[in-house]
Amino acid sequence: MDKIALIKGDITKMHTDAIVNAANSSLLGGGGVDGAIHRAGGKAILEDCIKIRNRQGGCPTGEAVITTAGNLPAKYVIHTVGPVYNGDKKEKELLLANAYRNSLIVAVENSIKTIAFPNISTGVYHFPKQRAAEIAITTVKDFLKNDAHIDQVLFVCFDEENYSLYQTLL
Ligand code: AR6
Repeated sequence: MDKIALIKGDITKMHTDAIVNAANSSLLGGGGVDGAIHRAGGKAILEDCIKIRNRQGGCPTGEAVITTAGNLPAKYVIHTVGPVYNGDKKEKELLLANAYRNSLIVAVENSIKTIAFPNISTGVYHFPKQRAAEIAITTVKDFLKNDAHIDQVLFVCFDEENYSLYQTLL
């Protein structure tokens, strides 16, 4: 099994231990992949998100939290918050890397072996897709170099543009 794999499709269909959600700091859901995950997973996911909100007041940009996956085939959803691409671009790049890295750290803490990522921040948060793909791949590869827990990371691309960028970079 390759440590990194690329798939074109819908992340809600993945049978990995965890799927990652490109959430917002409120953890209360939204559109895009976030909307798709909450719709397909059912209310158990939102209930867990609300518990986390009550405990720590949401999720800051670049951080990650974990909930049940409800009715999804995955066991867990790791909710991370990518940066909105405006203002200081260098800072946004670091925050996007943090989102990937912190999701992997939460995965290891929860004995997750297989994890699927969407293309965080490349939808309504408008991060340039090429740069986002480079950051995602570099951050994941660097993490896996020093980790013996994760068996496989899937990059799940929903749109053709991201899929072809990842094909080239991987
Ligand atoms: N499976 C995999 N990827 C998907 C799916 C899906 N079912 N649906 C969309 N994508 P976005 P962001 C891809 O906008 O930019 C939400 O409202 C899509 O093609 O979902 O991080 C949250 O609540 C794109 O490449 O997330 C936040 O408020 C990628 O997912 C905000 O959007 C990310 O697009 C987060 O914005």
